[in-house]
Amino acid sequence: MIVKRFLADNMQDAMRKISEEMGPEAVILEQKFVRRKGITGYFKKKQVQVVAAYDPYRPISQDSNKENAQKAEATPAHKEEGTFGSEQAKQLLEIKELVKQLTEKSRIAAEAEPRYSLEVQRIYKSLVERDVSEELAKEIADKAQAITAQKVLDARAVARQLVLDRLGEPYPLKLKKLEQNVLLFAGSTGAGKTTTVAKLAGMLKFTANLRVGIVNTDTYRIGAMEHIRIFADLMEIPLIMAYSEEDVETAIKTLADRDVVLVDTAGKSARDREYQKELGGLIKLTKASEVFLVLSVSTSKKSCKELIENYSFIEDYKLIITKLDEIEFPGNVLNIVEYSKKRLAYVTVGQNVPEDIREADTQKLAGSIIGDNSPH
Ligand SMILES: Nc1nc2c(ncn2[C@@H]2O[C@H](COP(=O)(O)OP(=O)(O)O)[C@@H](O)[C@H]2O)c(=O)[nH]1
Ligand SMILES: [Mg+2]
Repeated sequence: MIVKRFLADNMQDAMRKISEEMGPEAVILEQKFVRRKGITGYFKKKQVQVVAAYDPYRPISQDSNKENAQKAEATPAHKEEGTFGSEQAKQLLEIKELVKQLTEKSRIAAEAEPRYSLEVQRIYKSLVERDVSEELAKEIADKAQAITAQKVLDARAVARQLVLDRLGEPYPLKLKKLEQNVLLFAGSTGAGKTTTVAKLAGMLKFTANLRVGIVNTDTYRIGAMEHIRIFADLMEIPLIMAYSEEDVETAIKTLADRDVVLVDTAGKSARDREYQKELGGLIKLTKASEVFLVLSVSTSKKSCKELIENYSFIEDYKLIITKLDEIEFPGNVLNIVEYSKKRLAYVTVGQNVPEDIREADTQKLAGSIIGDNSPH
């Protein structure tokens, strides 16, 4: 907002000067009649002093152009000097209201399009290019801008820290000793549940030296059953097919000697109420100590949002993001964490069982979202 005082012989002249200097969008904040300076001023006519303002960032609209021109014309050229008529007082009030509106408008405009430094502009653009939602990228850029405006800091380092904060603390699996730990895997068809169950079962058996078992409740497709059977046989891990609720209960009991039991499920549409009931029932029945939502990183932002909403009936779950090897930059991981407000447990990075699974490394993820290191 630029504010300036104008002196003229009459209001018409003042309006002309203001219009020439500030353009048609200028508004009048105050007007009064003043004597000229010096002794001779007493013998001369009073001058009009007008305080006007304009917002250099406000786009010029056709309508307000016309409106202002009309207002300028309507301004009486010869007013009684020294006094403020009720018409003028009214005008002043109107003008003050206009200025208030203008200030509010420019505040909203500034919020919608913050004037980022070059470095923050680059960060914003790069986040969006790396698949972070525009909304989230803007929030991060806004914060990075605010912080770097206050303190001399490297904007990229600030943005990296902001991404890291948003990714949250990773959740490495915490197993209870002397207890059977049941882990249940949910997610849509093709997300990578079965492959992930096999990978994690292998990791727990071969790396953590735990006694592991698998229960498969996805008995709808023969192909899916053969899929998990091959992995279980190869890794010599006991596998039980459960065709009914009773089967599930029996399977969990049969695997009582195992430290960890991984339960694979079928992925139907989570919008389906029947499926929600089934899955909710399965979580209770198995007394699952952990539920994992398995989600492919290449799922579109919109589908991720919908999917997460549809799984919100599960009170608490952790995230496993699959197929990181299929994308260039993992910006979508940040969206998924943000939409779900859940913690990241594992990421998978290929089709090899059991090796292509990793504990979620948020430092590394933040680095590749900001662009400091490669995603794999
Ligand atoms: N590239 C890649 N493919 C994967 C990964 N995880 C699973 N897949 C593949 O995704 C497809 C579906 O996996 P599957 O485990 O059957 O999914 P489910 O329907 O959720 O059980 C299979 O072809 C898997 O090999 C991964 O991390 N990277
Ligand atoms: Mg499956």
